[in-house]
Amino acid sequence: MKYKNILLSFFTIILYCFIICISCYASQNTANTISALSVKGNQIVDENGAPIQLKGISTHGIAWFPDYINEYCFKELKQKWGINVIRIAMYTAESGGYCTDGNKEYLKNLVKKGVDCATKCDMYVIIDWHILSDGNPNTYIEESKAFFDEMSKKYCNQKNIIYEICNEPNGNISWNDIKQYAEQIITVIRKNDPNNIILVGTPNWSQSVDKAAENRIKDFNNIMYTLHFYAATHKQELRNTMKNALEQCLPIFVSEYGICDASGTGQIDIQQSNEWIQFLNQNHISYVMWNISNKAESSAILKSDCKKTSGFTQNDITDTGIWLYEMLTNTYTSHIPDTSQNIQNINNVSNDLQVHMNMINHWQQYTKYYYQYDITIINNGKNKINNWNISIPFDSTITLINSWNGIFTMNQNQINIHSMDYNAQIEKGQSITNIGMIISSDTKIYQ
Ligand code: IDC
Repeated sequence: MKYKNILLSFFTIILYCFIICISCYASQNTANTISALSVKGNQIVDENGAPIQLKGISTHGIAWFPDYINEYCFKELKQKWGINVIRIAMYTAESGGYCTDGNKEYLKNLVKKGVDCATKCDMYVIIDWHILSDGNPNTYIEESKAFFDEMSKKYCNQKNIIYEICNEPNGNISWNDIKQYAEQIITVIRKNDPNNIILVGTPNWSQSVDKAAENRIKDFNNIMYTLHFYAATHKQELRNTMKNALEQCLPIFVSEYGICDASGTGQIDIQQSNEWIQFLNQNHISYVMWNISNKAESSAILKSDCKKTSGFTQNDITDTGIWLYEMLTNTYTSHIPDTSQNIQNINNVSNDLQVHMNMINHWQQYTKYYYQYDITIINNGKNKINNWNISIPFDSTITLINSWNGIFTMNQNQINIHSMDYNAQIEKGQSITNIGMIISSDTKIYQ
């Protein structure tokens, strides 16, 4: 009898373990929204064959602006700006370039960090071999083979990877030269990774998609050709070239564009930019904007005095950034209330406490706007923190609708949050997550 009971308990435990394993597995799978991509006709489709459009942003050269590769930044761009792809641009030849004087291991680790952050955020990620001053991709073909061999071995089991094998061929180089290069690199990648999409640059700084349409790469699946535009320079004529190529069923991916001129700075052209986006949307073409950095140039989405690498507010963003934000979130408006003080204030509560606040949802009901925030508090200090208190000022009049995992009080337009008993203590290096609130406002709030 005793043995029977022991045996019964043993089997019950085994059964519980089994159920727990199954539910962990199921929850892991449902959390992930990444679907394997493939190319059908001139379109990208998901696992169910439904057309899918990727919209995103490119880093600047990672050798120069490595700090934007962080999970908070990517998460914010995804949740607040609505992007689903990030491009990691690794220059091959400029100063600090991978094939010139750059530190290869350091740069590769940055690429890997970028892929990891994007993966954690459930985003697609483009690994960009950013040729530019080295106009002919064959110049560093051996380095490229070794690089893509390593990357495709490492990431062959991930569905969110896209390989871009030559950013912008330019100068005295024909499509045939590019094609020969591409076929060799694609062979290397396909040995390891049979499916993920590969983007191939086209002549004349990735504009001559017509040349690729005349003589496309055969024998491989899931290959796309890139077209790049800068709206203040490239207008209807380039759209016509693209339209013709699409009509010939060439799969095109706009892996880089700007709303300024081709130098990456100067005037921005909103009207042309809107025409481009309308054209791309009509054709379900994916597009990735150049660039997330605070470099003093008009293609950058952050102002040069913005030193943050996440937690951006209205005041941190350039005109290009505002256009991008409004275009992606479909909130074209001439004025977004300025809440620039907010994040700074909450970040400065104590030098040891870092606060990340992300708007993870927003909606409108009648004349009111609703915003849901997710807050994380990190103890960056040397000592344990025994309780915490943060305050978040808003520029407009807001109403607190709901809140959790903190004691929330309102003082005019400021929300104060005090720790609960169960989350008051933060060990050094640790963080408290899942603090949240929903507020409403009569005006739109950027933050
Ligand atoms: C530009 C950067 C600039 C940098 C330069 C390097 O914006 O800060 O000094 O590269 O030479 C491209 C390229 C992209 C360029 C961008 C703007 O792919 O690397 O970035 N551009 O000139 N093609 C068309 C424009």
